[in-house]
Amino acid sequence: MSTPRIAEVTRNTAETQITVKVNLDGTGQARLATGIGFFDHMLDQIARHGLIDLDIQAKGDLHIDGHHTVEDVGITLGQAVAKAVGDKKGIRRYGHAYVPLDEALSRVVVDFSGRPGLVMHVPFKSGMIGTFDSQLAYEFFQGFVNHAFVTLHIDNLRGENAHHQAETVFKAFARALRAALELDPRAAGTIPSTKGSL
Ligand SMILES: [Mn+2]
Repeated sequence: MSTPRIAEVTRNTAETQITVKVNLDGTGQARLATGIGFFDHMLDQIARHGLIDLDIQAKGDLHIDGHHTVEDVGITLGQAVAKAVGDKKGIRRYGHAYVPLDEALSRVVVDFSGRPGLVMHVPFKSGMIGTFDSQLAYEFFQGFVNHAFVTLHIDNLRGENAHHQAETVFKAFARALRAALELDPRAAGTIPSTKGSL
């Protein structure tokens, strides 16, 4: 590959200060500090199973709750992925994955369409997972989708344990991203759209 697919984005607001570094062609190395343990555990899944090197340092207003931090990490990660993927030449564009974990099973489908869109059906069986409010998973993915300009369909098909439900969602997201971002040697240098741009 000629151009390294890396990016760094810093986003500072009155609520959060976040720096995200990504390498889309990494080995799954992660350096994560969001102040929310379970959220770090989920971001680690994106790195490991997406083979994306991820450095996320976030300081947010956790004295209120995790909302701004989780949403803004989604936004900043989306911006970093969009920057790293560039003009999308040669990528496969679509990716999907099913991931199980014991009783839980999730499916994630992604399209680097250039249009933000999220459909998410995850009936979490518990509100809190550690100090992570499971409602914030939606906020994370909405932030990501809006700034990575992707279409994302997330379905938790079954699951009884909220930790398992979330983990299958994030692992399937990682695998779907990896598939979509992979360079297709048969389509090297071409943009995967009849429109000629994405
Ligand atoms: Mn786990």
